Parts: sequence; C-alpha cells; structure tokens
Amino acid sequence: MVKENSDIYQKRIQKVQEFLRKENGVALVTGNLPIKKTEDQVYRFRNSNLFFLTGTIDQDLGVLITKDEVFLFRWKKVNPVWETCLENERALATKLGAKLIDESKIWDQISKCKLFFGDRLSSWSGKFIQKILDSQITSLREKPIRVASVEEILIPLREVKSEYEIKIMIEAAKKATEIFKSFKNLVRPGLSEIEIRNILYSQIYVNHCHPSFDAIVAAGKNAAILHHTPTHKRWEKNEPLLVDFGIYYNDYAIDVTRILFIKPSSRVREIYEIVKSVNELISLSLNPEKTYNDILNETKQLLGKELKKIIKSFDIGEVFPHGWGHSIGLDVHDPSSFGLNKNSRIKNGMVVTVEPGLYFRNKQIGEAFGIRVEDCVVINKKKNLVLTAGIPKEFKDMII
Ligand SMILES: [Mn+2]
Repeated sequence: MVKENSDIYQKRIQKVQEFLRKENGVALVTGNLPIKKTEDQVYRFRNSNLFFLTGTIDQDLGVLITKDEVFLFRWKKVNPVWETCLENERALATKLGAKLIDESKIWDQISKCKLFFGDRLSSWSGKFIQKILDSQITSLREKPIRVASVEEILIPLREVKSEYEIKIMIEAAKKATEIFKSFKNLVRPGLSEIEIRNILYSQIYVNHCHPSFDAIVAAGKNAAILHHTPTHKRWEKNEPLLVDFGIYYNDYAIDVTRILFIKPSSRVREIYEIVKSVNELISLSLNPEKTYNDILNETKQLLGKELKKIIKSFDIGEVFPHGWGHSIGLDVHDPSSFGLNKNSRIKNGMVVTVEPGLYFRNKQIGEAFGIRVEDCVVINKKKNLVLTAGIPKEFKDMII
C-alpha cells in the first residue's frame, strides 16, 4: 500500500488559501443532506472535494477555509446509539492544523469575506448562498458578497494528479486487472446479465475493492444502450457481451470496458478491431497540444474512416453518440477543466479514460450490438501510461 505523506492535506489546504488571499475569499466544503434510498435508509454521500482536502470519509463533517485559518466542524450530529461516528474530529483538526468550531459560527466567518466559494455538490452548504442573497436584500450592504463555485479552486488542484496519486492509481489498476482476469475465468455462456454482474461484484469485493459505479453488463442488442441496466436476459453464443465496470481501491477509481465473445461473427470481429485500434491510437496520441474537442474530432474521424470500409452510409454521431473519455481520480468522472469547457487543453499529469465505441441498432448493419473498449491513461511528457494495459483486449483473448 502506498504510504500517505502526513502533511498532504495541509499542503492542499494551503494551496486553496493562496487562491483565497487574492480576493479575501472563503471556501466551504461539506457532505450532503441525506437523500432517501428507502423509508429507513439513506444514500451515503461521498464528496470527493471534502476527501481531497481533509482525507476524511465522514460526510457529516465540513471544512471552512479562509485566507489564513482553517475550521473543521460537525454539521450533522451523530446519535451514538444508532450510528457509527466515522471520524474523531478533534484528532482530525489537529492533523489538519484546523480549529474546531460549532456549525452555528460558520456564518460569522462567511459574512466577513468578499467572495464565497460554495460547493454545488452539497445541499447543506447551499443554505449559505440563500443567506448571502437575503443579507444583501435586507441590509443593502455596500460591498455585497459574491458567490462562486469551490470547483474554480479545486479543479486545477484535482485535475493534475501528484506522483502519490498516480502511484495509488497504478495499484488500483493492478487490482482491476486481477479482478477482470478472475471474473473472466468464472463467466459462462447462458448466464444472465444480472448473474454475470454478480460474479463480477464477487471478484471486486473478494479483492478488497468496491464498485465505483453500477457496472454495465449488456448482452447483444442491450450493449447498444449506453447505460444499460443488467437484466435477466441470458448471454447467447452469437452475442458480444459488454462489461463496463469500475472499482474503488484506496479511494481512487478505475473505469474499464471490455467485450467478451462466445462465437463471434466475422462482422462483429471487424467492428471490434476498429474500436480497439482507435482506443490504442488515441491513448498514445493524447498530449497537451490537444483540446477535448480536437480529440473528439480525431476519434470520430478514425472510427468513421475504418467503418466506411465496411458500411457505405452511416451517421457517425449515431453510431458513436458519446464523448471520447473523462477525467478520473477520486471520482469516476473527476472534475476537470474540459468538463467545463470542451475547448480546454489536456494537461500532463491528468488521468483520463479513453473509450471509443460503435453501436448499432439493426438498421445500419443488420445486427444490433455495441462495442466499447475503455482504458485509463496517464498523460505523460514522454509516453502516456495506459494504467489498465494489463487487462487483455486482443480479440483472441476475449473469447470465452
Ligand atoms: Mn468511463
């Protein structure tokens, strides 16, 4: 396991403070108000911004950062009879060099500043935006507090990974590789998508990981549905099986898609080879000269050029209806500058997914299926590193 540097969080907070000093700003990051899953259960929220700054997974805590102080607070009290308290806030405050304050004192700090960086992920912190607006109406302040998104500060810090983060992601990718290989040995034709998903999850948990999103397991025509939910449909021998899964290991996410075959037709093979070769070409050609849109055009062009050799007419936006990839790290879809603006450039040190695909719903090719091949790639000055390169993708290795 990669050892964490004990002052890593303090250093990240200091970087936020450098930013806040420019305009006398204050940043607030907390967990979210509970959302009901069933009558007596709630979803456990994970705000990766909070984890990034404090290292805690206790979403009932929050951090308020001003230009020269750090405050830690518990915004939701824990009832020890019913709930587990995940973090000792006193110990965490010491580790972070933060002061523990009562949640009721947060407004005093915010009201002193000129610029409030709120967290759009947290409905709890959203109440302060309303308070700022109200205070401006009632007191007609001469210098109103401006409101901005904390992601303005955190995207530049989170989108380029440190060496420490990349080391963890290399380990996470190794785990994903082991998981996929043992999963592939257990999968059999005739099982349903749900059964196959369950086998996949058993291997994820046995390897001390957990899913980073609901895995997509899609047989045949279901694979043409981009975010298919696994059903009781059985995997038949002529159908490609699309498996798009993610794991969390050591709090970092990996996201991979592979296709398995039983008795693939030559047509399916041709399509697979196109998608795989585009995945490989794009993975190695990503560099800071290119914007998100440049890469999207390149991906469309490469897929289209090859597909033209097989089918006369098609609409590339219809057979490839999604993006080429996304930033990944603490979140499967990590915040990034190109998440906000598709004309911003790739940066060295980013980790992104590369996931070209081709999807057919009968009319273009006479068969309905979908193929996607997805890897996680570190953008490097010299040669990009395909983190998930150990997971097989040669056509012959994908046949069960
Ligand atoms: Mn993905």
